[in-house]
Formats: sequence, structure tokens, C-alpha cells
Amino acid sequence: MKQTLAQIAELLDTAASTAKAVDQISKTTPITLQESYEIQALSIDKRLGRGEKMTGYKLGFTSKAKMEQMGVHDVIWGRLTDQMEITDDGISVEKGIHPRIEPEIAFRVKKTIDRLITNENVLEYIDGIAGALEMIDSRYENFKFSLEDVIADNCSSSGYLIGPWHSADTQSNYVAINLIINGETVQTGSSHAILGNPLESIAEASKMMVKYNHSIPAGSIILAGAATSAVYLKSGDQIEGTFGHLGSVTTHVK
Ligand code: OOG
Ligand code: MG
Repeated sequence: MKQTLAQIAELLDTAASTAKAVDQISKTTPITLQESYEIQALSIDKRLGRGEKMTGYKLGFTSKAKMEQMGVHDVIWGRLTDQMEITDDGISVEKGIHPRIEPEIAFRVKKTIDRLITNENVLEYIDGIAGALEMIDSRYENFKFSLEDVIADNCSSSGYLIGPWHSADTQSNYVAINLIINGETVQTGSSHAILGNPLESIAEASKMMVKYNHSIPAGSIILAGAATSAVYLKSGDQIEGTFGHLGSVTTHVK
């Protein structure tokens, strides 16, 4: 059955809050790229209506490893809220459908991003760099989706944890990234895999903002997109992301 954009937003919001997977939207209702971002905005409005606050944005599919793992080859952007912040309590897998974890590089926005940014002026727009972990949890069966499906589903956003902040001029390229679960290194990569330089993700985010007539306010965080594949979580996991001179970020699964 064909559904309206508002109905799809409701369906995806309910799938997230009840941790029950749904069929891919694209199987029954063809949606355009523009419509998929409208659905994402409508589903975020539901969260904001429940009192959640916007904290930032994320980019997805900025590295080859992620594109190949998920079969999507276009950069996407999604929204983060305060409710997604992973606390000292850790992660509970039952609250998710099939959550995965991936190491990320995060930036903090100093000046509202509402126009095109280049390599030359990017440092005017950010005032912090950090290592981070992102938890993703597709609301679709088997973690399978089309480009439009995943955008509508807020790019699988589910949780994030930011490590210690460093000044914006701290080197963020060629940072060695490791994901260590229960003492075993399960993913290794370099921040160079993120668009050739993770600072490029800020330029990319600015392009998206101009294209979709949106802006990223000062104070927001931006996740640059994972440099490695994501890994499924299971109860009891001890998780650590290491990011060379940027330090490490740890959490656990209850
Ligand atoms: C979509 C989200 C992509 C990234 O870092 O590339 C993403 C997914 O993989 O389910 O967060
Ligand atoms: Mg990610």
C-alpha cells in the first residue's frame, strides 16, 4: 500500500521506539531523494515534540569501507539528538533492533554552517576535533536499504559518544583508528579513508546544507562518517575506539 510521507515518518519513528524492524519503504512506495529528507525531518519533528533537543548532524558513506559494506555509494546526512547520547550506563541491546558500532571522527561547529566551505576557510567554522563512537541501528529488516530508505530512516542514527575534544588545528588526517571489542582489534583504518581528509566532511556537509536549504548551528557536533565497517553489538561487549593522538573512547553493552 502506498503511504504518505507523514505515515512513513510515523512508521519509522515507531519502529525505532519499539525496536521492531519494518519492511523497506522502497519496496511498496517509491520515494525521491527530496522526499526521503522530508520524511527524515518529519520523524525528527516527532522526537523534538517529545522534548528531545538537536545536538548535531552526521554524514554517512564518506569512506569506501562503509559504501562497500552497505552497498550505498552516495554521501548522506542525518540528525542527532540529545537522547542518542550514550551515557556512562552504556548501551542496552534490547532497546535496539540489531545495533552496530563504528568508530568516527567528530567536529564541533563554531560558526553556523549555511554556505559553501572550502579547505581554506574550514577552520573558521570548527572549534574542536575528537574521536567518537557511533551506534547505528537500521529500522529495516536485515539492515538492508536503498539510498532513499536509509535517508528516510535518519541514516540509521541511534547513539553516539564523543571522546576528549582537541583544538580545531589538531591534525585530523592520517589518524590511526582501531575498534577494539573485548580486547580484540576488530576493525582498523585511517581517518584518511574519510573523503581523503576528514575535514572534507565539513565542506561536504556545507554542500548538503546549501542543496537542501538547511543550516548547521554553532555548537553542533558533526560526525564525519566511519572509516571502517560497523560491527554488531552483543550483551557484555566492552568497546573501545582508539584514535592515535586524539585519544580513546570506551563504553560497554549491558
Ligand atoms: C547508514 C549510516 C552510515 C557512516 O558512518 O557511514 C554511517 C548505515 O550504515 O546503516 O553512519
Ligand atoms: Mg556513522
